[in-house]
Amino acid sequence: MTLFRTLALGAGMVGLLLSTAHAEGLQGKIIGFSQIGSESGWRAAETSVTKAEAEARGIDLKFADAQQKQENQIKAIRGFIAQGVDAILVAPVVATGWEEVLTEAKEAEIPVVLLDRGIEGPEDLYLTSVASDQVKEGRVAGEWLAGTVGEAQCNIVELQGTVGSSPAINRKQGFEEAIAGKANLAIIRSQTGDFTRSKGKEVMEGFLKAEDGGKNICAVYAHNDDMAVGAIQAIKDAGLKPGSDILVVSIDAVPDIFAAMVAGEANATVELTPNMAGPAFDALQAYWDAGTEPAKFIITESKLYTPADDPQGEYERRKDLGY
Ligand code: GZL
Repeated sequence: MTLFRTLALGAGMVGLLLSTAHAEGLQGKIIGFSQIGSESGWRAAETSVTKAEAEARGIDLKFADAQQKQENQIKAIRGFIAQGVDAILVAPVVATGWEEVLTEAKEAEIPVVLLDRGIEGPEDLYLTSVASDQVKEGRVAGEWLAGTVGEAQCNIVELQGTVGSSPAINRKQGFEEAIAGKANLAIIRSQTGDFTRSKGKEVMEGFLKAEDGGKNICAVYAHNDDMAVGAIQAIKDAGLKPGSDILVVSIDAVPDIFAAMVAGEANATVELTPNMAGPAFDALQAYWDAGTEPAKFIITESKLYTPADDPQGEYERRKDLGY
């Protein structure tokens, strides 16, 4: 066989292999997913969307629910490393304490992708992070409230997310930036509701009792819709009207906040897509197929919704997504 034909055959084989690899994509890849838990409707939707995205790509997803505990996440990640998985997804419950275990993943040459929350520490510990701009979410919420109340005095109570989590830190920062310099807007009480409905209700009950039965409260800013839904119940139990006596602004855009808007009990939410896994899997495929280094931060959209934005339709569009 002439040299030319040998080279042509070889090139053809390489092309075939590459195209097969590309066609295969992530088929058969084993990917570990350390999920925080199921503290909110949004978290549940993220889990169901991630599983659906993995199935659609033929990925063997190893799912670990940490029940909100960082030590369980660290254990799960070590288990994935021992299994020799191809990649690891992590939704980090808090922002600190990841260097040691992510260094072990790096030394095992297993790419890590962060989902929906960030971490402190060297950025080379993860291939990419898929998350919203959480400071912007807080800013959008604060700007909506400032625009709604105008010059009127508005005492705000804040339900913070999980202590030490990047969304709780960033959403607080963004909201405070938006109301800075506005003398009529003040956060008078702020406490964590840990992103759950039950804790959000409990903390709001305390705020109402401490503030003359709620007469001194103009608005509640909740770092997620689940805590807002809990707060709405507490406001109603106190004999006040959520959405009018006390304005309700939060983040996630889960179906139940749209149901509350339809009932006139909620005023604004900032959308957070539950599909962080799709962009994560796309980045891994480009990395494996073509050695493409993804952007270190893949930022998802944040859109404001109010009762002017067809809340019934938004409820219908989201109600079957696993929230
Ligand atoms: C934010 C995400 C938050 C959601 C909550 O990116 O981590 O965690 O806003 C969830 O609903 O508990």
